[in-house]
Amino acid sequence: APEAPEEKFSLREVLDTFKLCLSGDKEVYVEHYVAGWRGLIKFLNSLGSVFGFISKDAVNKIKILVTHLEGENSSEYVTVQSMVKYELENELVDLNKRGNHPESGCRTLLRLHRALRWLELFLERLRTSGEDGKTSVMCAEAYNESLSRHHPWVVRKAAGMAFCVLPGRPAFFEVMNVGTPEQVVAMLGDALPLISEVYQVTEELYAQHNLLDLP
Ligand code: 1PZ
Repeated sequence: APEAPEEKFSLREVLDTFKLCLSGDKEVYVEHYVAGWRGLIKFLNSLGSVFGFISKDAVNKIKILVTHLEGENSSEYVTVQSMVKYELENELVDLNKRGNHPESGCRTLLRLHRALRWLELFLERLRTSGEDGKTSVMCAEAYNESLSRHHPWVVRKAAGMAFCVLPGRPAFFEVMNVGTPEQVVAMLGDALPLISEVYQVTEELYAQHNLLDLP
């Protein structure tokens, strides 16, 4: 029998996931954060295998967080706030140099948190770009303003090469599968404040606890 046609994937649903991340009192749910990243990675994979080295690292990070989410202390990992409190109180984080806790929730989520800033900057450029905007340039600029400072030279080099093969703006919008360019721009306008808020809340929490430079 023919398989049921698979639901076509839309970036709208992915970005909507970030809506679910914040609780009423501004706590960030790890489960929805991870779900958001899963969707982004699916999208990244649909852009081609050159991005494999990026999605592989992100998938690893997600796996680590899922292990915490489903582990015996899962109740401590419901929100980023509870995770930070639990891991710090129980000395489960390597604070100054790499040590016994290379897979702490705190350091793992920090890597995705930094990438979320890249995403915010990139999507904002995409949203405000003109028809002939170059996605590779938008992507590189966003990267240079955020994530790149946390990456060694080789990674920056590889990332730069990957950006060059990003599809142009029309094809990129097409893959997002949101609708007309106007609809894409409107959707980005709705989604960006949410992503930005999730980023800000996490950033402030990490800053309060001096966790922004975890090794
Ligand atoms: C649409 C184009 C996608 C461009 C994505 C831009 C980000 C480039 C990031 C390149 C990272 C590649 C390899 C891994 C690096 C790791 O060393 C670091 C630090 O982790 P550590 O070594 O300390 O454990 N990992 C990261 O910085 C996490 C990067 C996650 C990137 C996810 C991008 C998802 C893109 C979604 C696209 C819509």
